[in-house]
Parts: sequence; C-alpha cells; structure tokens
Amino acid sequence: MEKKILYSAVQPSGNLTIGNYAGAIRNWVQLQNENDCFYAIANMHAITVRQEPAELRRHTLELAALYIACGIDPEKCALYVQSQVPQHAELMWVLNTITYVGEMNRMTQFKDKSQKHADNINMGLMDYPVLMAADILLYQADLVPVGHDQKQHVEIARDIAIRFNNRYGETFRVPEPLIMKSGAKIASLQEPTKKMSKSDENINACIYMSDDKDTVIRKFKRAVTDSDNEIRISDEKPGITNLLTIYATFTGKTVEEAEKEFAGKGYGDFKLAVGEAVADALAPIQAEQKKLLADKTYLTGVLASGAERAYKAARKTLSKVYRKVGFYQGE
Ligand code: AQP
Repeated sequence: MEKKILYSAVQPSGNLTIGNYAGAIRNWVQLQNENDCFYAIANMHAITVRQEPAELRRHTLELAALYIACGIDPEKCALYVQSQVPQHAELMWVLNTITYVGEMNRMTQFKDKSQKHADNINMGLMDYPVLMAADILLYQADLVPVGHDQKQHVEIARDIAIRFNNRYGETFRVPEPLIMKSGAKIASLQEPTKKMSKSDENINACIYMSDDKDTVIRKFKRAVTDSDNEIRISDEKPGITNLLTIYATFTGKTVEEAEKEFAGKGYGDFKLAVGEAVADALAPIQAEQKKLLADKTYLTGVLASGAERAYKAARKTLSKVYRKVGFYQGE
C-alpha cells in the first residue's frame, strides 16, 4: 500500500503543555512508522503574537529536542523549522489571492486571539490559516493530525485546495484532518470549559511538559472540579471529565476504564493519582530532552537535514503552482 503523506506542526510560542502532547505530538510518534511525515516547528506562526526574539530561538531548539525526546525519529521523518523552508511564505502569498477576508474574519481562533491580543490585531494573525494551508498543501499532505481546536483550519485548507484546483487545474491533494479519539481536547485545569493553552497567563491552568513532579501534583490538587464528589464522565462535570481524559491519555487506558477505576473514590485520591500518572510519564521525556539540548551539534544537524528534505518536496509543489498561475520561471 502506498504511504500516506502527513503534515503537522506546533508553534514554539512558549512552554508546551500536555494538551499539545496529547492532541498532537503523542500521535505523531505512532504515525511516523506507516507514513511519510513532515513535522515542523512553526516559528512563522508563532510571531503572529509578540515573541521575545531570544526566547523564540530558545523555544525553537527546545521544541526540536522535545519532539525527539517524545519519540519522533528524525531518520523516519522530516523534522524541521518552518522559516528554513522559504516556500511556506511563497505559497502563502499565492493562496492569499484566492482567500476571502470574510472567511478569515469568521475563524474562531482569530476571534479568540483578537480578543486576547486587542492591542496587536496584525495581518499575520488574520492570515494564520492561509499560512497553515500553505504548510499543508506544499507537501501534498493526505492527513493532518491535529487536536480538535485546529479542525476548522484544516477545513479551510481543504476549501482553498479545492478552489485552487477548480481555478487552475488539478494541483493540490485535498487533505483530511486526523483527530484521535482520546486526548484531542485537553481543557484548562482552572476553567475546564476552555482549552488548555500554552499562552494562558494563569500557570496553574496548564501542566507544562517541563513541570517537575511536585508542581504537577500541586496543580492537579488545585484543579477546579465541582462539589458533588462523583467521579464520572459528564457534560455537567467538565473538570472531572477532563481529569479522567488526562489520566486515560497518560496511562493508555480508555476513559471508561478510568471512570470504573475511580468509581466511589474521593476527589483527593483521584487528583493525586492523575498527578502521579502524568509526572511519571513526563520524567523520562524531560531527562531525554535535557540530554539532547546539551548536544547542539546533533540538533543543528537534524534540523538542517530535515529542512533539506522538506525543501526538496516543497520546491516541487511551488514550481507547479507558479506554472499554473502563470509566473515566469526562466527557461
Ligand atoms: N488543549 C489541547 N488539547 C488537545 N490538543 C491541543 N493542541 C493545542 N492545545 C490542545 C494541539 O497542539 C497542536 C499544536 O498547537 P499550536 O502550538 O500550533 O497552537 P495552538 O493550537 O494554538 O496551541 P496552544 O497551546 O493554544 O498555543 P498558543 O497558546 O500559542 O496559541 C495542534 O495540533 C493543536 O490542535
């Protein structure tokens, strides 16, 4: 069977949360064995909100090390930094010309981020989904493994691909989102109806991939739940449902199994068990990331060869696009 092409990315816009891990990176590891995968560090997306340059550079390398520490094998896939492959920006420009302002205005993330960063509603923030469409379409991706929050952006990438193909002739493969059953939606520990987000100002709302055991356990102890003391999955119990989801994600059990395991137990014991399961899963990842970060030569080499591999694939698609739209490309 022919291998599928997969594209996915995470922004180096802060310390990663267990939401990014559960919704994205964890799944990439299994997927790399049967597919042709492009896994990027989306630093061009990250600057749509203000970043401290030195921090952005640091977060970029930390994220590369984290990908590998989580089990991404740079021999099996292209692991690279988005800005090192110029075709992302070049294709975005072309796609901008077939995307409507009204469509971008309606995007949930744009609306959320505009509220959150009211003093910096820049063109890039609005154009974020077009850059993401370019990311995906450049590699002719079949599948885009994402968390639930990014589904709308993959859908707009599909619309843009179909529109381009209709206008200029068959050019892009139309991608599908790949949303896993478990862990696709990890909520904030403080406001469990909102998603856990690495840019949340309340550090108690998130478990960061870098949190030590004491911190993890303390944050889970403080997690917002409710007062009825019943551990079960329910829309009326978003806090408890979220903790059950997290526990299931980090132990490899189903949420139903988790629910059974804690039936009749108290919230205190339950929160402690969730904290321990998460901290125990994070410890070896953190140790491996630290080891990798100490070897900058290795990391730089991995990113350079990843960029080269991505560049080759991206150049092919961009050249086809330029031909279709009538751009002069020399002889
Ligand atoms: N809470 C979450 N639950 C499940 N999946 C999640 N993802 C993010 N948060 C959750 C998935 O992580 C991948 C990378 O996300 P991103 O860094 O590109 O941007 P994001 O979705 O905007 O993530 P954050 O953490 O909320 O970042 P900031 O705060 O910088 O905007 C995606 O696959 C996403 O679905």
